[in-house]
Amino acid sequence: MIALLNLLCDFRGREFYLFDQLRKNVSKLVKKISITEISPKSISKITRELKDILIKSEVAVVTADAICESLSVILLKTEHARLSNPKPLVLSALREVLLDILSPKKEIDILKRVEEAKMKRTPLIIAFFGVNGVGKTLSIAKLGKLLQKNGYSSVFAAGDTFRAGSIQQLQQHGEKLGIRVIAQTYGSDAAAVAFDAVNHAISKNIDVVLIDTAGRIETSSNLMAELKKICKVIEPDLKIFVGDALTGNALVSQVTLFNEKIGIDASILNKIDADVKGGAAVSVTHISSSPIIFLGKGQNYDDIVPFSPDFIVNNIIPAKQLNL
Ligand SMILES: Nc1nc2c(ncn2[C@@H]2O[C@H](COP(=O)(O)OP(=O)(O)O)[C@@H](O)[C@H]2O)c(=O)[nH]1
Ligand SMILES: [Mg+2]
Repeated sequence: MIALLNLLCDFRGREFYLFDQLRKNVSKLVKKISITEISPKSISKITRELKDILIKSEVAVVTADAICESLSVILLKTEHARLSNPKPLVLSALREVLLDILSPKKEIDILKRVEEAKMKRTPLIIAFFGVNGVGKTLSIAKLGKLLQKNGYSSVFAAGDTFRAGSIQQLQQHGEKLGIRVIAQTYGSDAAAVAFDAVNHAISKNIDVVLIDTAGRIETSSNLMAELKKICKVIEPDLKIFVGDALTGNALVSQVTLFNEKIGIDASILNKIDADVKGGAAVSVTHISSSPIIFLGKGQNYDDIVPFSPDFIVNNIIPAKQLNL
């Protein structure tokens, strides 16, 4: 099952991978490593080149440093005297390091949280935050469908009362999925819309409230005040940061800022289907202290996969590459 998740297929059924640039450059680097380079003296040459590759693929500098540092620790510990081919060794060491960097320190299981809230006869309240265009609204629709498939009901709150068309956009998703959308007019108080949605869920025994919010620019103090107010009025059980993998390094400052201003429990990283670099996917878990819970990999409702470190690592270093 995991193997199936890890490989994607194009329309002709051929397998292909995400993060083209990062994967190809890592593979090139490893292919040219010779036995003489696996010595304390020359390991630093490998990690220097690796750092360059990682940074070019928009892995954050602190994350690239952490990866290179751990890699050199592992390589220095290994006994190489009788090694004729160092390449599989370097690749499996790098896989180990990446898996460790990508493994969240705490995990969040949304379906488990929904079930726990249901037992307490209270809806689970989830609010989504992030700048415009990162896929907040579509993520809400995808999660609504995922919850449906697992037998849970949800209601959407049209809390982006700022951007033209945003309320209709959520309403269209709601209609297609058969999910109720609680909305007011543009310019109305987003916290009041969220409040209505929570009351609706309580009175109709709905399992989950999914709250959309406005994006604008993350530096807007008005926006942050609006988002803080939603949090104060509604006290969401989960505050989810939504990011766009194509944003690259800027994503790191976005997640840091949202975390500082409103406190983030978890992230969703979208558009990994279009990301040849892969840096954001590698950095976000390392940089923010909270886990990535889902990856968005397309524009259809089913294009959402639970985050797993293996999924990312297998796209950077495919298992079959270990037989170099
Ligand atoms: N390729 C791709 N496009 C996505 C993904 N998630 C969202 N989008 C597209 O990104 C655009 C903005 O999405 P939207 O949900 O409106 O973003 P919002 O402004 O944060 O609410 C839309 O055209 C979506 O279809 C994804 O995972 N992959
Ligand atoms: Mg939106």
